[in-house]
Amino acid sequence: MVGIIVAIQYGIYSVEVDGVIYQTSPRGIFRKNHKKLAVGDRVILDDANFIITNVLDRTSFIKRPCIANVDQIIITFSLVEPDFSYYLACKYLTYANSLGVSSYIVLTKIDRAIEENQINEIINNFKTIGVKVFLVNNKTGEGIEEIKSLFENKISCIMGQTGVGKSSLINAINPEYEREIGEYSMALGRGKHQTKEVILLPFSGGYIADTPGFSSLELDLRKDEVSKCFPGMEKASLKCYYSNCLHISEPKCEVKKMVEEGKIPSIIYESYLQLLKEVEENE
Ligand SMILES: Nc1nc2c(ncn2[C@@H]2O[C@H](COP(=O)(O)OP(=O)(O)O)[C@@H](O)[C@H]2O)c(=O)[nH]1
Ligand SMILES: [Mg+2]
Ligand SMILES: [Zn+2]
Repeated sequence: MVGIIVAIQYGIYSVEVDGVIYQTSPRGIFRKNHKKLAVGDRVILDDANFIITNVLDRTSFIKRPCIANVDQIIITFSLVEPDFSYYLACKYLTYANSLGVSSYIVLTKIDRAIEENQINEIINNFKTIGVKVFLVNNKTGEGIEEIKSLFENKISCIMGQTGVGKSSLINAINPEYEREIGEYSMALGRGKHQTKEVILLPFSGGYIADTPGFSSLELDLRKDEVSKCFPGMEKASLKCYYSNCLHISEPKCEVKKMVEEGKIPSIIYESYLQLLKEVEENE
């Protein structure tokens, strides 16, 4: 039978088949071939002894957090604690683009907006480059109904910094998940399910992955890759005169033209320059 790995803990592989979860282990051959299975992998289970005998081809793979077959990345950001950052949002979007996985931004803590215009500005700047922003208040449930439909029949990976409200979002979608919610900048307590590893939660015909937050996202990309994967520049970069254009001061640069025409907001372009600089320093 075919199932999906929903968790890997202490060498035990939890595989879901038609709503039933089996505690399984992979056949020795996987160890021999150095083939590492990941949460999200679709696998063949031996009916008799619940051993994973084979793995199906992946449609996508994310190294960090380690998860296979993701259909979409839900990039979660809060308005405050931690503060919203265009630069980081663009970095996550670049990451998703480089993996060939579609992505959305979910903005949390909208109840804590400092000024009225702050939210509209974020929405409009991202709308200009074709990125959708959803708004939620995890405390009241505002905006939750609208995003529930995003998850239908898909494997969705919720990514974002610690404290932005990923676990709160999952609990707001379905309180039965009982994900542990941590206070921002406070040590996590015990009791509920802390997010230390990736776990897939079944929802609406698909799965939602809760992932541990990480303080820094390593892109593993070269400058020329960033210049092609950066949000809003994917198509334009194909029209630049030089195929390796970095959109800085090269002639006949389509991206710079779009910036001048306001089709790429300057705050997004500044984030691009910042990311390019960071990648250059790491090279
Ligand atoms: N005011 C407000 N607080 C929120 C919201 N979402 C999360 N929080 C708070 O933010 C903190 C971190 O939430 P948590 O879900 O643990 O974040 P995670 O680290 O991304 O999983 C907790 O104190 C939550 O109560 C929201 O929409 N509004
Ligand atoms: Mg969490
Ligand atoms: Zn260019």
